[in-house]
Amino acid sequence: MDLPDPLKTLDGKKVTSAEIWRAKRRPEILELFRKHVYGRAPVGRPENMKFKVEEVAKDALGGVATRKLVRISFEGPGGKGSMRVSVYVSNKAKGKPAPGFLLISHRAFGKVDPDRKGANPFWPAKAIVARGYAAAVCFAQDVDPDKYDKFKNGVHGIFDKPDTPRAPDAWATIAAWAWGASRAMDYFETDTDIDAKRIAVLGHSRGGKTSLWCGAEDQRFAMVISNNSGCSGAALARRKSGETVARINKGFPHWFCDNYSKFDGKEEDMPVDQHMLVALAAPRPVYVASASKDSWADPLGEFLACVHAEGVYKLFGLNGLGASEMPKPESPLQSGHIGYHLRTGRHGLTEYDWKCYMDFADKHFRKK
Ligand code: GTR
Repeated sequence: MDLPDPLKTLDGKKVTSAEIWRAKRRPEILELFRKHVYGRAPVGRPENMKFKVEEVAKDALGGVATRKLVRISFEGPGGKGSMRVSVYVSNKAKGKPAPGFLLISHRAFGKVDPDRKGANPFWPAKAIVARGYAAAVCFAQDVDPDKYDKFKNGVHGIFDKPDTPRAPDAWATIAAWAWGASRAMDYFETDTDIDAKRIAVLGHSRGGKTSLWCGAEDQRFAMVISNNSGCSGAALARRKSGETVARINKGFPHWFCDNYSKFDGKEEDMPVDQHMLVALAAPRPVYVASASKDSWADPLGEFLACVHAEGVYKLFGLNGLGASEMPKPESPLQSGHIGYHLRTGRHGLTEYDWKCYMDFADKHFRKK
């Protein structure tokens, strides 16, 4: 498999230092992903954005945490919208800002609400808080619905120029969700219970594709985690194993920009591959996880993307993954700045996955 080299610029020069990576190659790769895969967001932080803490429960999670329900509202030429973020912080924190996790949830609000709906391995807020982290979740579908609606609803309808044809690299739904997670970061920067400089952005599956893209674009996130993200997430497209570019564009035409479908069945023509998306996290720690029965997401392709991202970390004098062979299940690789594990079982975000992410965060966020 012939992969594009993250360490060679478009004009064919070798990237020999972290400075050249930052100044030239990183922007080039970001631009390639914008143009050909996820599309370009027309707006960053909207000027008129507002945060409103709509609810504070001091006895959340059986009394151990305070939960804030925050509404982030924004307005554009096409109307108004808002996104909810639910944040749990430990009642033991006593005003000390906590590092934390932001889960990009594509599940409905009511399904990710441990106080009202009970505990759930997808969102183990209580375990996260018990480990000393703030546990925040934002709701992707508040930002943009997960269906092909010709980009009429959600933030596309709000921020795209009205009555103007969409460009082939206009943002699609994954870019919109990533944009939403960045707005949650804008909020964290104002919340004194949260240490916004130590936040890991995390998502599962379509959310994992989103967390990688969000972390690539928004370097305020100190760690990037993708759980079972598969095709157009962490898995190398050129392997064409499991879900392919053609399959994903057919099944989910709203996730990517129009240009992406040029690569249906032609993965080898792509100017990028997904190891370069993983590498865009550098020098921040990044973590990719697979599940043994999740062949649709191509676990080996997810692992190999980490292997091939390693050179970029080395430029920074950091250890990357430190392995070239796929580890056995339940044998996480966490010694460097790229983490990886294979979990036994099916596609899903489980307690085991979360335990690994918290172990990895302990290593990087709690360094003396
Ligand atoms: C599947 C899709 C995958 C993955 C998954 C999910 O149907 O083919 O790319 O994102 O959905 O999000 O659970």
